[in-house]
Amino acid sequence: MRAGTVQDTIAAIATPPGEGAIGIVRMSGPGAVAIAERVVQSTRRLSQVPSHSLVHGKVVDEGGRVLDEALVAVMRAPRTYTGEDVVEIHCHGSPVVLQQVLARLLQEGARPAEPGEFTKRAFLNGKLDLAQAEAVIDLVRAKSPKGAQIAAMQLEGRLSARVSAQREEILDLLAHLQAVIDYPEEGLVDVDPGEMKRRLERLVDEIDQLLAGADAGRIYRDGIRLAIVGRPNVGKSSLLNALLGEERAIVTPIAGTTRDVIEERALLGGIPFTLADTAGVRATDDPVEAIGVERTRQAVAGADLVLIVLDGSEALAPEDLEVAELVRQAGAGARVLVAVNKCDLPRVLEQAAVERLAGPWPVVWVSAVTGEGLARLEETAAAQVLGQGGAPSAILVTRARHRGALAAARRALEDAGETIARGLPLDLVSVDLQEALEALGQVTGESVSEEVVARIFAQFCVGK
Ligand SMILES: Nc1nc2c(ncn2[C@@H]2O[C@H](COP(=O)(O)OP(=O)(O)OP(=O)(O)O)[C@@H](O)[C@H]2O)c(=O)[nH]1
Ligand SMILES: [Mg+2]
Repeated sequence: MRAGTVQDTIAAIATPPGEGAIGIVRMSGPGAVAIAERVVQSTRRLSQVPSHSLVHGKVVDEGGRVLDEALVAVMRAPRTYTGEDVVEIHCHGSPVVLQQVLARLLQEGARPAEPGEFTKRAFLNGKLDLAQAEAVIDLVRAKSPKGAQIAAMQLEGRLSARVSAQREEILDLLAHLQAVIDYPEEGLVDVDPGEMKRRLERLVDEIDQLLAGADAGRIYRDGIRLAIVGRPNVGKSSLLNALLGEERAIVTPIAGTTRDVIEERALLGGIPFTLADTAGVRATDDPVEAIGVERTRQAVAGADLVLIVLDGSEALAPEDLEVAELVRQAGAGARVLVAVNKCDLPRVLEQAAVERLAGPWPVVWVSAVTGEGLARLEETAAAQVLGQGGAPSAILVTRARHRGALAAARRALEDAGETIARGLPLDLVSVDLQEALEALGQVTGESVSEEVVARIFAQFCVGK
């Protein structure tokens, strides 16, 4: 989906709200330079300076009163982010001034940009494909260095290049088939079913490689919700604090200290986690504590990973088994690991009892007080969510949209292989290949509806 020319000029404040050293108002469209010239007084006329110039000037209101001193970047089409004329006015970072400058641009004929409209124009003008535009959002929103790195690679076009190469290969196959279908009598070109099948299998293998990294990609992008659960006083809040490296949750020797779910973000093993410390699980008459326990149940149900905490300095209690049962029931899909805490104290809890409770779940012995075993706990949690072998280093697919399109392409390629194997007419193979081509085109944006494009850019912030 690539539309024709855009006529109007859009403007928005591009820097985050609040005070800062610098604030930028950005404008894009055919009128950008002319509008800026009416708003900025400078010794060099903006319409006369070469592209990619930085001009010092004063932003003035309609009465000639100075609003701010600014540096104005003038960038002419097509070598700009949007592919259109772009002007950026770098003001002092005052929210009031930025609003006034923006209002001036609107007064002179620009219109307020919609969320993501600059990047949408970049896409429509062919400066970026859809996967790259999505990478811009992911980069802005990245929650971990690894997430930012994956987005940067996608922005660079690594995923797009791979998918485009696959589309080329399919187009080549289609052209070959078409020649055979169109000129059957000439016998000049022929289809070697074995060769064709091999090429299709290679494509399916490549897509499988991309799909294999999709779980890890999603985790680095979206992060993981970890619920910390256990009976009262085993040290859940202490573990949360130890993992965060700060005294976030209240810790006391009194059972039932935590009444509500406390959530904090942390990077563990390079993965963005949202850690939820929960109220200890036990039968209780206290209505406040009972509500807390119910919230714990919900936290488990909403978690990607559940950490059951046991107290190594005490024998296994019936409540420990209840907690395990609650996790089995509520978090059916979630992955689980067990931490035996307080290993700095003399050990009372028996290994065998722990193993019976844990079954297939990995067990790590830790101490929230001394920090022993915490590194292993982080590693184990990361391994639980990333699966064996840790994070693959190749191109990572991060979005459900991409994963769905790749899976559809894979199915169509397999269908094509089967059609060949069964000796069916070549037209049918051609239909399957068209479908695969179409599916791959959804990743880069060659074959997506206007609706999908609108939905993607609506996730952006204004000014991006
Ligand atoms: N020796 C030792 N004491 C610990 C350790 N972890 C926690 N404690 C102590 O155990 C007590 C309970 O700790 P909390 O972190 O409040 O336990 P909790 O599981 O959050 O308890 P509730 O919020 O009541 O469910 C406190 O006195 C902590 O100091 C540990 O690793 N070693
Ligand atoms: Mg607590």
